[in-house]
Amino acid sequence: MLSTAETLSPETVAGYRRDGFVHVPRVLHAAEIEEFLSDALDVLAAEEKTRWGEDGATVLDFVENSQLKSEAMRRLALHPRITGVAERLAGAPLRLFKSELLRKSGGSRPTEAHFDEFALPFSGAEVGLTAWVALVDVPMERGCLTFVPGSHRLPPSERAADAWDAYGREEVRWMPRVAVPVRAGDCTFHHTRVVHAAGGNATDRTRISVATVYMDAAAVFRPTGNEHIDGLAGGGEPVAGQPLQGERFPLVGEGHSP
Ligand code: AKG
Repeated sequence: MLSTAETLSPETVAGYRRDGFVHVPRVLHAAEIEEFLSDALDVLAAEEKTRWGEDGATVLDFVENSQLKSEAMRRLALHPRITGVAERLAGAPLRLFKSELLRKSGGSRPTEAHFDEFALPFSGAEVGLTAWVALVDVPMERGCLTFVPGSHRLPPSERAADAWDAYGREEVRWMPRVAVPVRAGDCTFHHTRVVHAAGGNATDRTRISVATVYMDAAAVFRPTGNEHIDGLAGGGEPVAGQPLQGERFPLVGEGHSP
């Protein structure tokens, strides 16, 4: 049976609110996985990629705003099963902010522990979350995500460095970590403040996944001062406090039927 907003138990929703992440198996069926994986490979071949990594050691590379790069990637970002689950977990109406099509090739390094909020130029109700959709099987050794349950409920850190060295924060350092292997077609959902990381890819198969960020439907532009991050809020010159809406940031709530 496929997972939908309707099949999520109240315990699963409560677990997400407590832990800041949840694994939802079987969100996509086999034909969808095949279609989205095939399109993802085409988009990766055709589009400019951003490399994450230093000193020649790649963590992953990704196509930014992949929801704008193909019809299928937009359909995946607005997929009714995924967005239905996202809204049920958030407990609030959401808008699409952006997708990233992620490629972690064999031999890639681990993804450093971080949380997402600081790299997202919006503010609103604290319900923002990412759906991370696996398009291939991702066991531990292929670099599945690891989460720090409850870290989204810690008070904001005083140290800016904690965003990117999240295990370096003393309170986080001693908290349990949970690694979540996933099958193709599964999703994990994580809160914008939860600390997460991923292993390296020690296999010879490339890890392909799509991470889509959803925000509070009433979210407004919150400049971060980083030109690249602020540019994610769309063309023109958005003004602080301006609502993020319209075609670029659609409400996801229409048509949640499976
Ligand atoms: C995210 O989706 O927020 C991530 O940090 C993804 C990291 C990864 O896929 O290794």
